Amino acid sequence: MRTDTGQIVHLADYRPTDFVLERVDLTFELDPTNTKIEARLIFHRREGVDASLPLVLDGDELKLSGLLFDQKEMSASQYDATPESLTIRDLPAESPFELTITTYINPEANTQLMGLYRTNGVYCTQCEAEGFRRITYFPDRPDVLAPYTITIIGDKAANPVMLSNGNFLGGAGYDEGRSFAAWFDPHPKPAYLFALVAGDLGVIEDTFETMSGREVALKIYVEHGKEPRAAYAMDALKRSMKWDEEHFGREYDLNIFQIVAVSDFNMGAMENKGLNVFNDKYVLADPETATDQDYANIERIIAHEYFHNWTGNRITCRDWFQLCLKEGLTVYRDQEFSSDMRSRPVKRIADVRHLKSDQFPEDGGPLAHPPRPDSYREINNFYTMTIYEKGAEITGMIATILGRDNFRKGMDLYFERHDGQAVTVEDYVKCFEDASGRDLSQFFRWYVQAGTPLVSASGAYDAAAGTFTLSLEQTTPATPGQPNKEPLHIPLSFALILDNGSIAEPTSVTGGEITGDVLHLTERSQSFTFSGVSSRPVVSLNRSFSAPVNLVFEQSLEDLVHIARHDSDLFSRWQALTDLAMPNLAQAARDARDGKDVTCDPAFVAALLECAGDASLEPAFRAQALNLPSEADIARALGGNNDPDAIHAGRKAVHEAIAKAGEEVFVRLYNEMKVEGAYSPKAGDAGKRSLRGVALSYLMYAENSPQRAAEAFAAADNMTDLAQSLTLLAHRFPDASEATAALASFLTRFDGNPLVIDKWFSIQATIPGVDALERVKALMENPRFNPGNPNRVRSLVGTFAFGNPTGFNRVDGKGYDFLADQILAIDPKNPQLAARILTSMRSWRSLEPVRAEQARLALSKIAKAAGLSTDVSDIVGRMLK
Ligand code: 0A1
Ligand code: ZN
Repeated sequence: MRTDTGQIVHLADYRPTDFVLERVDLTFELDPTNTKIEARLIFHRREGVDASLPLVLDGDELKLSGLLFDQKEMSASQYDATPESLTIRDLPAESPFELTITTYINPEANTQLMGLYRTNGVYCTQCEAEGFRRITYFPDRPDVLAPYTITIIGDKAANPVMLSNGNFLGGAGYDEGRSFAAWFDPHPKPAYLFALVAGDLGVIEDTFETMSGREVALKIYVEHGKEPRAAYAMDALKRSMKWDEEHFGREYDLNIFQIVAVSDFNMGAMENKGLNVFNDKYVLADPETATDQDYANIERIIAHEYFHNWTGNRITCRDWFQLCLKEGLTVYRDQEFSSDMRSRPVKRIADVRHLKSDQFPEDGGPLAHPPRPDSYREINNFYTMTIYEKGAEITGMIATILGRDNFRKGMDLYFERHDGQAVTVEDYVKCFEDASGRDLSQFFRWYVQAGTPLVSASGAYDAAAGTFTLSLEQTTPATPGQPNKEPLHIPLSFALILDNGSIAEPTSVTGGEITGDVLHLTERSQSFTFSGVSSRPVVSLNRSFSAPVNLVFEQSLEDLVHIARHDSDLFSRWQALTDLAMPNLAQAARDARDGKDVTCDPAFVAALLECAGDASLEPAFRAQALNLPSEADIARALGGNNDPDAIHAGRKAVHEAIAKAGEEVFVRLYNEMKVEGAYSPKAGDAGKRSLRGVALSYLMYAENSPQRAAEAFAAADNMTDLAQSLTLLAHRFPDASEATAALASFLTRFDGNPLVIDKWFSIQATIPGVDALERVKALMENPRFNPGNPNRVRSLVGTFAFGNPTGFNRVDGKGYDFLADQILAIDPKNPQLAARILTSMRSWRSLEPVRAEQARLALSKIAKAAGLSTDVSDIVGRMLK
């Protein structure tokens, strides 16, 4: 494990390498505890580089076993090897030379899951961001691109499957007990995209014919016996390949595309060239074991990794500061794909909810950083919501500002201009400027300024003049290291809705630029005046969430109800309902804290129930509307001094009020939304199931009994209904015999399927209330819990810390204390996992003082521990700053 050195990497220090890598030739002799790697690397000194400069290669916990220069042994005086680097002197001024580096590593002992490791007897690699240096000494940075030839030699019986990037060259029996396989990847790539997988795996196969008529072999490898559960992933892959051709003109570029599902993986999946490695959670699905949400995630992540082939692999990042160049863009692309496969407005609502609940708190807390940071201590800690989700929003805003055609032209230019290169965010944005002729220099600030902008709006109608004035003001709060912010170019999609629901078409506008239905806010404050407006309009602003900002717009109840009823933008209808809900939820939290009765505005309840019962609206949309803002959302809206118990109690009371008023509607929905026939993961049926599930949750408030959920549990014929009813039972009536019986029967039925048992862990880890901690501790003793497996740890410890506000934020601080102990226990084995789970405490300063102090103590305990990894030390240090 890399322990903290306190070293900071700065973007300003970037310079190209002194040596150019021409070719990479790797031979792996696999052994579970002693794998030999022979790396033959051909370099030449970059033109103009001082001939006295040595070549410095990166390593991480490596030991050099052999070093040849042009096939001849090097003398010890010519190099220095440490576990972290290999420095070689006396190299030629101009001519290319070959280095042969031999290292031995122990995959079995690799618990960090970075570099080459073993998972359930399978060899597997993870090299992004800096894992390749754990395999061999190498210039391990994304701007060093080369073609790779890979030879894998291994025990024949144990490794019938031996895979790497690129096209298969050949392979066969090698000697009696061993076999070999050789792969060649002609596309120059950085080391973070290298992959090797070997072991005994099952496979499903298919083919795809590309737009130019080439046939590509598609293979998905899974553990034996799980093949049928990979069928949906295969289907999603083929749809992704087709979609990228149709929407971005991108064709696949090798003869073969392979996916491997493994059970130990730190993240969701990895886009290694031609050989994507997946957390099996995002590959395996069947109706009995996967929920609608699991299916949607599989579709999205399969697409995401596939889309990286062009946005990330063919065009990669110059350095890790540019991470959002590939991640933000690829998330934008997978969101577009899912919108096309499913319902666009519902997908947008879900994405915005995710952004607000996970990225906004990051941007508003101690871990805030710009989408393109200018320094880091540990790059692993920058695979964040800001890089991914805010990064995607930024590309979305470029599309909004440029319009569809110019956006596509800019993307085409990007692919044409930068194919095969490692580039910067500046290079990317320049393509859009060049393709559209639009100046994006002010817009660029989105990449370098952290924090969620606040936009305040107010409107004034002048009946006599027939004008409407919309006044806007923007500020971006200070964030760590950035006290002052410049105004941003904020594209706000808008509509002026008239009494009859139609959209006003003003004759002219002054005060700023408007293109189509997009208003360009570029100053700190700006007033737009519209002429030819015949009656007072209701403003629908930031439609479809065209910009990731916090909008403060004091709109009357009537205006919000008008938007909720009439806006042609479904996203805005949902937003209006949320804006109606939030003051009720916030007031309810205050009332609960003060021991007062909670009341709920009848106009809000009526608007919500009207939406719920509106059969012209798709069920998935209605389910989103009925799913009230989460406890974390309410905490954010309250802004500080938060008491999670009061927020929980207030939200529960609001639910009860809605449930009582709408019991009839919910009974009707519960009956009408029942899906008949065989299970299909398609969006239509999934939407019905989700609306039925929300109706059930309200009915449980109205009826105050576990009965209906117990019946739903007994009747469920798919995992979505099963997990939904089990969650409701366990969360609402944890002590009822119906809940205990259902939890027990679920366990018996799915014992032996760890991914389903993860659901069983998560459901129990999120049961609200003070008992949760003891429950989680007891579950950690369960033999099905494996502290070495990231999915298990996330489903129990992670879900508790991230998803159980009342249980985790116990006023006695025991939840934080428990987390501190867990972090310290996980860190030595898997620092990445520890650091990520620790970010669950990022909003600790917005808690009320007693809890905040307890949280601070727990964080200090972590900070003071000896031998922390760079990962954890970096996060805890920033959180306490
Ligand atoms: N590039 C992957 C995410 C990823 C990042 C780091 C990893 O290991 C530390 C693994 C995967 C993606 O965006 O899907
Ligand atoms: Zn990605």
